[in-house]
Amino acid sequence: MAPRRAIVLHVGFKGRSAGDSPWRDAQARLDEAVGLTAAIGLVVVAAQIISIARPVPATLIGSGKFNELAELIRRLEPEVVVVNAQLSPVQQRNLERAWQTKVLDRTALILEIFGERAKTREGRLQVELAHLTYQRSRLVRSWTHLERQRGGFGFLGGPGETQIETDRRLIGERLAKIRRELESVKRTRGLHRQARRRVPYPIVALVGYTNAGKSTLFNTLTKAQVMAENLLFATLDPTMRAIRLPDRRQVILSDTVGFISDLPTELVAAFRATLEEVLEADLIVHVRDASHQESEAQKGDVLKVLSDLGIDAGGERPLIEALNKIDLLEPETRNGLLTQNRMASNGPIAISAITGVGLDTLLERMATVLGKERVLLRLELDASDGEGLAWTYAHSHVLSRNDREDGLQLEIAVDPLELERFSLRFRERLKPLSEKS
Ligand SMILES: Nc1nc2c(ncn2[C@@H]2O[C@H](COP(=O)(O)OP(=O)(O)OP(=O)(O)O)[C@@H](O)[C@H]2O)c(=O)[nH]1
Ligand SMILES: [Mg+2]
Repeated sequence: MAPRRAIVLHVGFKGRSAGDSPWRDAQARLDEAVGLTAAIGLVVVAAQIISIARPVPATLIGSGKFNELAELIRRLEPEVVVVNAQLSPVQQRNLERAWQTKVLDRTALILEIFGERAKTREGRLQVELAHLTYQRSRLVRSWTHLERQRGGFGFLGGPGETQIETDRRLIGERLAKIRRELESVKRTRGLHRQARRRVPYPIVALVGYTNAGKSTLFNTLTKAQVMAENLLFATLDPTMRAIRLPDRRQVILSDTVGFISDLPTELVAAFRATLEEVLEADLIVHVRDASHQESEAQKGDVLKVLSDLGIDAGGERPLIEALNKIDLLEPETRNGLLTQNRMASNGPIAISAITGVGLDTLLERMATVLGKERVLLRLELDASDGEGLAWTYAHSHVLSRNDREDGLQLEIAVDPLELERFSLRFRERLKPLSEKS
């Protein structure tokens, strides 16, 4: 299938941007929209900033600019025009008609991305819920009175209002069904977590603003270590891979969906659900684009989302900050940062996921941070397994012991380096201490 072409428009309001350079701010937003568009496999053939003084109710954009764009669209014939703004259903319909092309506003674009990225069942349901709610609002309000009298035309094609009512009802039923499924998924979520935790390796989650380079870093780190055991994770979930740290410790690296500013409220729940795996991470690596002019603002956005998720990043939950893309910085700045890598034992680590510089320091820091933590586990042994019991005493710190008729229950603290041996030896008998057996 030929790649689909897209034109991306960022609509900004004149004189309303924050900061002393509103144009640069708009440029950053346009760049972001271009990146998001490319992320769903569209080829961006043109990108423009449209400055408007005030929104026009019917089309958002004033007629002069509107006609100019119509000309551009006729010439380039894109399949999709992305308008980086919130469009009312009427505006979207009018633009689609006038330009004879599909129009996605910012909400619809982000929905598309979430749809592709949601991995957990809960995540997928949340995204579908948001999608249908969005679709339903379009369905109802975009149908103007006049069109209804004429019998209507456009997407629905059916006999006027009756068709809309039917579609509304179908969507309503589907929404109710999804809500019920969500309820049941949430009830069983605890069980899923327990199952995933049966692999008792620490989980390291890469989080960060969209386009910061998480997936590139994920690929560089995992490609350097091709191991047979990776296959298991690759088939279960392409964004989770086992890697080894310099101290031979095995961890599971998890790539996650990027954060986006100004998330439309109807998408917030869907977004959080796609970040579910971060809740379980033992270590969070915050990947930042150090070359981005809004790097600090992005950092603020990311930390806010983490705290909204109830994660005490950098406090209770260990956090490493990775300053990525330093290959794009001035040599002087870059060298300064790299010197800090060598000198400081905490603080941010400068890296380039593309050139690979700094990655050794990053991996070492991961090992140090995780090494501080002992893993608490619950172990069940048969009363007759004296050998297992002796081995456990030799290789861990036994916190408590409960001799029962049906066997022994131990609570133990294990050095992360010993985890692999423990899990190979005891498998299902071993559980994280935080969970009920
Ligand atoms: N120059 C340079 N470019 C990089 C580096 N790391 C990533 N990139 C580029 O940045 C862009 C985004 O990288 P991704 O890895 O897709 O970013 P991401 O954080 O996974 O983005 P989302 O999945 O959208 O949240 C790509 O074009 C990468 O090639 C780096 O260290 N240096
Ligand atoms: Mg990515």
